[in-house]
Amino acid sequence: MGYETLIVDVEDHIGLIQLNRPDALNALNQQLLNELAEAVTAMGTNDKVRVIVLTGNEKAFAAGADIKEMQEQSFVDMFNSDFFTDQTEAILRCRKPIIAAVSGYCLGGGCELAMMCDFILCSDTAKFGQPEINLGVVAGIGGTQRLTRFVGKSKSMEMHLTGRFMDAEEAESSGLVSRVIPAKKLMKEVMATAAKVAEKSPLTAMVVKEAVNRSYETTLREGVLFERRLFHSLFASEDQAEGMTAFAEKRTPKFRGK
Ligand code: DAK
Repeated sequence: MGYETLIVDVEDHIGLIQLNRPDALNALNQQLLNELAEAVTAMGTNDKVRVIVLTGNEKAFAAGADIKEMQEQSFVDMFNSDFFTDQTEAILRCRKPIIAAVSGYCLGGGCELAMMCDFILCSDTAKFGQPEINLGVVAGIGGTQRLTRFVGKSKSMEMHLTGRFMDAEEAESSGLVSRVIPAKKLMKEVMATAAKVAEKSPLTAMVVKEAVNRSYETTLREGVLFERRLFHSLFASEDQAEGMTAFAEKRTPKFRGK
């Protein structure tokens, strides 16, 4: 499938998706989100892909939803089309790990998209923000909910109410991103991190994703029980046998996702 707003590549079990509307700072329009949903869905069922990397360019991961496209929409338009719901749900349905590699602006819907990924690695030039209030609207694909879970109520509230941007250092210290990397080395380090994930059991990686995400949806007691049952169930897999045998034999395991 050819894409107009994405550059897509699959190599060494890593699916790389680059948002590609550089003239609009990768603003998320319908076409881009449709293509992104399609690319993520395709990688989700492609056996060659074990982990997905989602990135933008040096200036912007994405500067938000496309304001020019939204400008003329009415409530009825938004409601009838259930704006962006299908696309974002397709991304959230992906069971494989998705790493967001962020440089430059990561604002509004762009920040929300990064937060939908499983973890965020960013460059020292990254700027995060939820500036929707400057446009007379509020975040619409999870910003008020996910940012609050990442950084806590006070900082999230301040970000949403003032629209101010957060730099990479603050994003790391407040738990929004897992690591900050010098801009020139970002993609090399992200691909090395993705390679580490790709060499693990793809079955177990999906289980990890499901277990960690469950912590947002349930009580501690139920979450721990869910984790324990997943742990038990992995003893039905070939990858568990391979991982433990390889350890005992002092060799590198070869996981097949079985
Ligand atoms: N939309 C459309 N075009 C954008 C854009 C955006 N979000 N951000 C930048 N651009 C375009 C600019 O218009 C400009 O285009 P030309 O004038 O060259 O044609 C080009 O990208 C370069 O931008 P600038 O000239 O402004 O570049 P600067 O370096 O001077 O400034 C900036 C960079 C990021 C500070 C500035 O561009 C900016 O403030 N951009 C807007 C940021 C923003 O407000 N983002 C939030 C958008 S609202 C929902 C789902 C999602 C959402 C809501 C609801 N539902 C499901 C209900 C999400 C809403 C949003 O994200």
